[in-house]
Amino acid sequence: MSFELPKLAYAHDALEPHIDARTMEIHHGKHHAGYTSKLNNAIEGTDLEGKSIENILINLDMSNKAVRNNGGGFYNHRLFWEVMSPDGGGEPTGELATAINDAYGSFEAFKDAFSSAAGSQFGSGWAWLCVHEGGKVEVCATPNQDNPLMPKVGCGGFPILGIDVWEHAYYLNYQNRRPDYINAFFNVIDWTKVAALYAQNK
Ligand code: MN3
Repeated sequence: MSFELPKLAYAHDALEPHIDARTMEIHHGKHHAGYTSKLNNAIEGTDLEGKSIENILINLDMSNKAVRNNGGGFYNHRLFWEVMSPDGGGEPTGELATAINDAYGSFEAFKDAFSSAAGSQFGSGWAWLCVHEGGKVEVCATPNQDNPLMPKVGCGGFPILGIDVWEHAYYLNYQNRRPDYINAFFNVIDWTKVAALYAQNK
């Protein structure tokens, strides 16, 4: 059994004007598809074949660059598509809102921390909102296709929200204006989905 490129739950143009259709088409159909097929090639015939992606990443040998880069790429993009929606935006409610307020004081302060982590990640990478056992949330960032499930990336817990800050995620529409892209991302965050991931993994 091999990993399959997940289908998007919305059309390529559904997140416009915040994320443009052409970027979505290339990002999902080329970049994510590429990570998926390279991951399959990397694990074929090894003892990783047949394991869940979470299991592979949590127990990853970080010197295995093919699985680190492509397994990370497969997992990270799958989460990224899931936490966005054309009906997104606004603010979380319920226990996730409480956890964010407990950690950052307010939604605005959390937004500043998340945007700062995403904006200051040098070069390619991701910013995350993670939940630790017990329900505490934390913002962090990782380079390249690393993610918080991997060992010793300096960023722990289970990722419940992630933003891709590789240039391929925004350059067609925003060129070098990464902060504008990060700000626009907040208009498409599906807080219902993020809250569900929080509830499942706290
Ligand atoms: Mn990407």
